[in-house]
Amino acid sequence: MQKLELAQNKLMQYNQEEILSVLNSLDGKEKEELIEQILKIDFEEITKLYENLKTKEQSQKCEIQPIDYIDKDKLSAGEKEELKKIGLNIIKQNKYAVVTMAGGQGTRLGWDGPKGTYKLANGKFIFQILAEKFIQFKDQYGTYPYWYIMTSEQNNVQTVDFFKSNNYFGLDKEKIKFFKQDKLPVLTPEGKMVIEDNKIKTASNGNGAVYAGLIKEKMIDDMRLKNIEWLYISGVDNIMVKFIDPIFLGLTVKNNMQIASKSVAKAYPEEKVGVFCKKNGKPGIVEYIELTEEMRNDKNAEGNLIYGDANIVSHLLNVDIIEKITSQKMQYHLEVKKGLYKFESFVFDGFKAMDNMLVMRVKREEEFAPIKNSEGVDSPATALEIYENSKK
Ligand code: UD2
Repeated sequence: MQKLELAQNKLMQYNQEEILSVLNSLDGKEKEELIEQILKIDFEEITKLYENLKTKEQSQKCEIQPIDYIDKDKLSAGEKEELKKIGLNIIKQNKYAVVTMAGGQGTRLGWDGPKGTYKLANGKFIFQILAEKFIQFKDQYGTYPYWYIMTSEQNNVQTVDFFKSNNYFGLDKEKIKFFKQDKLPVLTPEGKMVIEDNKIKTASNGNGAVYAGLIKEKMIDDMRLKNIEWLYISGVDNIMVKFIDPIFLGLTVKNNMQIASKSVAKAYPEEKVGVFCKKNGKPGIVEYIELTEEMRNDKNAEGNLIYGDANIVSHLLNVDIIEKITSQKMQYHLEVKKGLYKFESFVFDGFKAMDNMLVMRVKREEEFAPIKNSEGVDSPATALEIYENSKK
């Protein structure tokens, strides 16, 4: 059967009439490209995600409990020294890599390029500040980890070109690898796909795509070849991220954990951060958009928030469990953006693949200065202030 007929049948089967009429109105290259795109889209998956919304299957109630954490600040100097040795030993053997998730759209920042290309008032780009952390580690220890950067369909070319034109900020370009995450069509509230520039409009499918992306783009194969055992997966938008952290690695290894994550004490109940917890007995995070009023404000006898450990998107995973995570279905969360339905998976939903995880609470002023909004909280100005203060 002709590709055109296959594409037309798919559109009819999934009631995407508007796309069908556009397809039939096109010719030449534009028609070919739309046919190719239609044949690549998993209509079954996106339709199921939409149908699930109706059955509310996704938000099936789960039992939520607090999860323990280790406060880094309470470790003795001797303990820190011992843990640092364990971690440094692994990092210096190049068995450790950094994965930066940079496929988000950064809409709230109002910057139309990739977020890492945003230049702060001190004249430095976000990617430049991250790159300098590798240089600092190299100056101290003579080596530095591989850097894997996840981009999206929309920002991949711009991101790769940005590193090239900035000469990789002095890093060895062989030690930086880019890989693209997957994407999904956006839908109208009625479940219809949207045409934009004669293509079906798609969007990044959430940072939970990092697992499948690492596998599909052969990054895990690359890591196996390099004997990399540990991945520090973090976001692009936290300029205080400490993604080369021997003490954290040492603590994780010493506690025989395969997943660990860093938290900071939540600043106030309404803070827009996910909070660590156990869901049906498994480690996880409840995202801020899904926190109930009760969970947000629940306090213990001492008056501290019961769910007071905020997620700072700093996750340490043993490579062995990436496949284990992808062997389980990723949960999708609905986000309504500009009146359209966007389906996103969250990186921390993968944690339920393990029975337990280590949460290490760190100091906010040392490791968390997110850049989310153009002004106000979590803005370039607030992040830069924390960053400059840390240098004093
Ligand atoms: C993230 C955390 C949230 C909270 C907050 C703290 C997730 C899902 N949520 O919220 O719990 O603690 O940060 O700052 O992690 N990204 C991609 N691809 C995508 C979507 C996002 O790479 O498709 C990256 C994005 O570039 C950023 C990170 O994931 O580096 C988190 O961004 P976000 O906008 O998804 O999550 P946010 O900031 O609302």
